Amino acid sequence: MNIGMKLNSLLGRIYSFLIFSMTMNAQPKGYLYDESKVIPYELPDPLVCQDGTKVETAQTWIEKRRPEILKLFKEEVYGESPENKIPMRIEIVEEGQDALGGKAIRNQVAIILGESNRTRSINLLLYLPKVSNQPLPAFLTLNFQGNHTVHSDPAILLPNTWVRNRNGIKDNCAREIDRGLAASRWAISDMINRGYAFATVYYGDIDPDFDDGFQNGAHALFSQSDSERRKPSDWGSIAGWAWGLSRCLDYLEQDPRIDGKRVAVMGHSRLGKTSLWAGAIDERFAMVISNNSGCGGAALSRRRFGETVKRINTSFPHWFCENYKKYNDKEENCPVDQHMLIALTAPRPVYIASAEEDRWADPKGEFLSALHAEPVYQLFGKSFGAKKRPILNHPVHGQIGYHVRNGKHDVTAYDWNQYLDFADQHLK
Ligand code: GTR
Repeated sequence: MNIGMKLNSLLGRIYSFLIFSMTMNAQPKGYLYDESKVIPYELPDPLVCQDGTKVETAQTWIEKRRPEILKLFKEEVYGESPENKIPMRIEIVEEGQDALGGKAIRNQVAIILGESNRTRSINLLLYLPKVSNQPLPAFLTLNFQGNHTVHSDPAILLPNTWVRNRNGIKDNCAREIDRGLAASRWAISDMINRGYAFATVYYGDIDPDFDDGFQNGAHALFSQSDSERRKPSDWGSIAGWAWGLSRCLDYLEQDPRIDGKRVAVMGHSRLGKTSLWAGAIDERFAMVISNNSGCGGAALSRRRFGETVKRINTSFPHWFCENYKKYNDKEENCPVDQHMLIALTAPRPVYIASAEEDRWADPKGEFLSALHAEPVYQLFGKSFGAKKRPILNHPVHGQIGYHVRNGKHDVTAYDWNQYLDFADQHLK
């Protein structure tokens, strides 16, 4: 490596560290955090079709309004994912019969997508409780830093792609020292004890989380010739990760130990945005859980509280489709807002979780989205159960679940206790 290249790589590392530390936990300055300053806004009505028809039955919702809203989200927000199937091959890479102190079976499965010189391997880590002969309900999740960070289990394989290390710096290889780093975010033992399988994939296996012009990852499996430019409604990275979750579900459906009809998709933060989108485009997901997903996830964009559309499109130009940038500082022009994303899960159970100190993600806006999605659930005779914002640490578990816990932007044991109770209610 010459000096220029070394300098470039060093600057790249410093830049990614700065972006990471500025955005992971912080409440950046210069944004709105004062509820009294929220400018009144009007939300698009999920129950009024584009031609003015009022949706009064579940059937009209399913046949007319839902497809309309889904199309708008595809064209204007997350982008359209390819619908053509690509070849998929499964390799069981590793199996442990006595994992987690003997109470679980561990599998590491490579889901190999694509063909010839265009392939991608998604490495799924799976723990199954030993207790049952019946197909199990499961939680499917994406993780931020590699499967080896979700538990200290020494048998978990390290990813062989880029990762973010414990300082948030983008690194070309995963490191042993980071094993178990994010274990506090994953209540794996509790899931196993309560009879759920746990499946996780490192999101970088599916698609990189940096602006690479969509040259690597999921998009590259489909890309056309170089001369064909991307369209403004083509899929961004969130849609890429969501597409990968569907491929994981393809695998889980084939695994006789799992009940493919009882798989909950869960994600935190940008991966909470992803789980909501995955649940919207793939109705096979039986339950959707969004943990602190904020802007572009559960939070209403029109409130402009904390992170805004312009800010997210600037910091992360690759997350959404190009069209979404039209709504930078013009949220009111967008034909959808995020309550309609939650409504796309109806009538399936959906859980929205907020953290009190995570003002960047607008906890109140996350709650309001759930509330304004409820009329769609009511078409199916289902309800939320909250009329106003519940107080701290008082979860509401209707067909829509919600809580705001004390503390920061994170996933905690408290969050998982709620998700497990909610899953017991709906998936058992
Ligand atoms: C932040 C971003 C949020 C949230 C978060 C995360 O930087 O502004 O939208 O997604 O990252 O994923 O941790």
